Amino acid sequence: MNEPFYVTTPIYYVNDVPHLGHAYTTLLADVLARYARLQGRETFFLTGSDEHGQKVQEAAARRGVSPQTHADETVVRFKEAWQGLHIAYDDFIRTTEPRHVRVVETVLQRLWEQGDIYLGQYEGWYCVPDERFWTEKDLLNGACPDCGRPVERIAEPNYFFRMSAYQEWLVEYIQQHPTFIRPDSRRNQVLGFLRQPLGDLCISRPASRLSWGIPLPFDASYITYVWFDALLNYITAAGYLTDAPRFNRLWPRALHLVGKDILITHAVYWPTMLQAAGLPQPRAIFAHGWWIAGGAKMSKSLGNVVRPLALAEVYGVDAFRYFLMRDMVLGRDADFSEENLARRYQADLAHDLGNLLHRVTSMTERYFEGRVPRPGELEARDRELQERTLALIPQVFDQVDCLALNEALAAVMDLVGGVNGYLEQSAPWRQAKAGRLDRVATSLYTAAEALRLAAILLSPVMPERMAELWQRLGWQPPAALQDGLTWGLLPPGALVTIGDPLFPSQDNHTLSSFRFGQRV
Ligand code: ME8
Repeated sequence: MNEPFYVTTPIYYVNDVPHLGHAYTTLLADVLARYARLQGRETFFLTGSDEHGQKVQEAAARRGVSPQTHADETVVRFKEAWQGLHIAYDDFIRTTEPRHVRVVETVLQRLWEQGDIYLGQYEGWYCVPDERFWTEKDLLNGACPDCGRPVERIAEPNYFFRMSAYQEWLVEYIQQHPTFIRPDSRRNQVLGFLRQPLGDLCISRPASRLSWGIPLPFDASYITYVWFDALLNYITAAGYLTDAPRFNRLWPRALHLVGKDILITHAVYWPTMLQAAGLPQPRAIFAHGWWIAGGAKMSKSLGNVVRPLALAEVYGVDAFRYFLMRDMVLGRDADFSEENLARRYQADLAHDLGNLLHRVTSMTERYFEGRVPRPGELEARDRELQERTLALIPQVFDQVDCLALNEALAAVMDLVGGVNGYLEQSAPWRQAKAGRLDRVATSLYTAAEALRLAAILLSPVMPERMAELWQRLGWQPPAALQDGLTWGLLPPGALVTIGDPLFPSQDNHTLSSFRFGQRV
């Protein structure tokens, strides 16, 4: 369990404005990284930006600035969005950084020298917005099968990576490593794709047409194809060429989170590139589904994007994070609706969790002058709650490990509901009337401990609100949060705070002014 944890997101096209889809993958990585840290594992969370290629070159030209200046200016949008969503990445890689350019050049040179790259004739279709080459049979109604936009016919000499030479190896590797591509539906999709002969991969563009990119080290009149460049970011940041011990430790543990739109590039191009370069494979590639809005995949060109920061402003960053993690069954598509977000907010956060905290702190105020009471002897009902809470800890980590985050969160919220039920049954108010203050103390302490531990399990998703919750309960978390995962750490005598609701009720809240179809 204490193996290092290395998680990556796709590096997003720097030109785009971050929307809910980008935010989702990045939040997922953030949450997984926080769970790994909570287990005391060495954790490395990487995100970044994909900055080369025709789209950036064209956008810069339209603005009359250099592509580098354009990228420098637009990358800020991603960094700001991640900061606003409390995303704590360990590294943000930009493909224009010298550390990355050096890795791309080194790998290209190696493949060239060993004969895995050759000069051939490229003839086919190219989708400029997606920066993807397509064969005739890939096209859908004559357009890009991915985004539906028109493709350009291209015929020119170009360099190719001998990807076909690795097809057999790849099929065998996927068969022997059942968790390499996840979930199973995506694994089957890739195996299906590999039943057709795999062509070689065109990895260059003539510099005369595309100058914004990394020149091939063995022929500067060509620029590296943006996908070949971009995929290598994952090894650059792990320390390939700069820190061998770290690279050897982290790289084989890598988990790539991607959307299903870029499954083939990650599950076919990338493993064959690594194999050719004599490098180990990452641990797993996980392709999640799409957030759909108004019946279609959210994307800027369709104009149905959801602005994550606008929603976070209305509901609070943590509630927004909770909703996204709670409502997508990993691997499937999820329909985004603000009504669902509002409903979850009200039921799970304002009602169950917020009310529980309020009950515990206000009864502590009423019966013990606001100080955490010392518990007495535990009775069967108290012990049951204690045992249930402690059993949940390994269960949640297992569920997170299987990327079943929605189930993990459902289980913690179930416990929160259980603590509410426990208070109903223990009825400290009745015990107080009967003068049994020792029982009141035990019930309140037991409920508070269960809530404190539930909050630790929720803290990777809602770091800020859960820190506030502990403070209200009178608990100061230790420097290493995992040390807080045992029973009985609430110090009797500590002062609780009632304060404003942790999640203010949104009962009268009219849905925020955000609308689908609004362009950002
Ligand atoms: O493809 N639902 O970058 P990109 C869920 N630069 N996730 C979504 C989504 C949606 N509606 N829309 C986007 C690229 N995403 C390349 C990657 S990696 C070496 C190079 C997320 O800016 C999802 O993770 O188009 C998807 O795979 C990614 O954004 C695509 O980001």
